[in-house]
Amino acid sequence: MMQSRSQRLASQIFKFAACSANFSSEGNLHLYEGNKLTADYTNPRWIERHRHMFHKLDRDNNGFVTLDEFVYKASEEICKNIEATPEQTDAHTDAVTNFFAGAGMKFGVESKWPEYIKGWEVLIDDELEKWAAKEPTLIRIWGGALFDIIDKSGDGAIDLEEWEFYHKSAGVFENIEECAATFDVCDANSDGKIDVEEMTRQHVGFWYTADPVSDGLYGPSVP
Ligand SMILES: [Ca+2]
Ligand SMILES: [Ca+2]
Repeated sequence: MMQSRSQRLASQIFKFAACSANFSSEGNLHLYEGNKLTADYTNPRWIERHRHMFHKLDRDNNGFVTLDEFVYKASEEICKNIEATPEQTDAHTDAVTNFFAGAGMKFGVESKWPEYIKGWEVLIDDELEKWAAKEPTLIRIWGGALFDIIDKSGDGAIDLEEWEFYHKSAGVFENIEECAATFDVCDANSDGKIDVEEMTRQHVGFWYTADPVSDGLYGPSVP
């Protein structure tokens, strides 16, 4: 049966609305947000993962971490090594600062392990609520800033070469097999490239909810 002109128009408008409902203000698809995710803060794997990172981030090994140490690592070490532009570095520094501020950290204030891990719980509760409501999360904003730096070719996808350069710059590991393995974990839909949706989702799974499909995101040295 032939559709009338107004029916065709209505159908086109409906398709457009259905499409744009999935787009954020930046114009990116939000594939994974909107799901209600839960975190278990008694999960030993989740605790060990964060404890490992706490010790790694405690650069001077005095049993405390500070926001200053995190921002130094993110901006001075990683952004310099990966040759981020000053604008990219500023955006990344803001994102990291806001992220850890969400976990209760402040410049010049030392956090011991119990406060540090409690801060993560507060942060995650808030983030998972926003995630379920499709509101902007701090991890997504950080992911976007980092993605922009890693994606040297600017094609909106991270390939294995760009992923390796990032890992070398961040001092995670230089071993190509390990990079390929973590690439596969992050490439959730296995199409050979990482998009910002996948990167954010796998980091939510790794750091927030200890989702088994995110295991191995940081290679064999991080639990
Ligand atoms: Ca790219
Ligand atoms: Ca992919």
